[in-house]
Amino acid sequence: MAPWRKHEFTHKLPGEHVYNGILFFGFSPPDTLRAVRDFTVREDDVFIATYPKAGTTWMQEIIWLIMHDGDFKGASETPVYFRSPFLEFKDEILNEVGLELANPMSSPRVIKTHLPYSMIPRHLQQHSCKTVVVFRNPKDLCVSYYHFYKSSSSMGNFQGSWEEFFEMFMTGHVDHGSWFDYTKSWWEVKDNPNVKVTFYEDMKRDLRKEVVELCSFLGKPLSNEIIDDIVRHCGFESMRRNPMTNHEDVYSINKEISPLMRKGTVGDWKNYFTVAQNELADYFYRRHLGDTGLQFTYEL
Ligand code: PPS
Repeated sequence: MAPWRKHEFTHKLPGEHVYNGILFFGFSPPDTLRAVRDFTVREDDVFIATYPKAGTTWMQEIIWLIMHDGDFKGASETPVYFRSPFLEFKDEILNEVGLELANPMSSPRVIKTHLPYSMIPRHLQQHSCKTVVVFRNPKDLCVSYYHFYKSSSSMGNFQGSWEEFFEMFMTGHVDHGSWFDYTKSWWEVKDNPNVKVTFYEDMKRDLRKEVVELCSFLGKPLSNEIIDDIVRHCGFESMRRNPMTNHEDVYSINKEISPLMRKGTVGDWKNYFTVAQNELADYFYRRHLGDTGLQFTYEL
């Protein structure tokens, strides 16, 4: 065990397994991860690539609305996780099986994945459909993931301390593996014209600007009025109150412990990180991503 670590990791994710050297929860089983590689993409698909807790649901709602010309009625009738399938997810209780939802879905599909670049569908790596990557600074993301680990039975309702979770996150001992490896894998393809890298913090700073840029990247010119409506609809408070986006009916999330729409801010990490943890996080960042030129915003 590395000298800085104080905890043996005892927490087990339900059905956890290691695939391609990456830890996964049981809701991304090996057969699904294999099948994802053979998934056939369509020219007009849009993929949303995120590490968990980076602002995935936020981007799903925005892109679904852009691709469906601001169909707010449609968005009010079906939860976002059924409109925008999570490719490598398989939950028979919720009847949310990403591949089964995506395959028969009419175009344009908006598909979510938390997989690193090397594990996405082979066809997507060769195809010219669009992928929007959302990055979020790892400190806020780690805090968000900690709360999700505690509130979600799919994560095994983590009972350990913040300190232990911090160590798990830094070492990549969490569902979908190392944030550092994940981030590197997608940053390496940032110059592909079909990939657009966006940042949670930029969305917080100026959501309208981001929506306008997304419309242009996705080739969907929308009226100023629809863009304004999307920006309003996708504000944090609006999405928190909206049962179609806040995962209210998802059995695995205990909202009393923490709802999916928890805080939605930049800088919450300061309420959790000790000075030593902050220094360690910066050290890990320099070690893993220091030579990439990729920089994050940690406060607004
Ligand atoms: S998941 O389960 O991996 O798909 O989770 P994900 O959607 O990626 O991340 C959840 C965090 O995103 C925040 N969120 C938002 N922030 C600002 N504005 C809007 N509209 C918004 N929608 C979701 C959500 O609150 C979670 O972050 P934390 O920091 O926990 O609040």
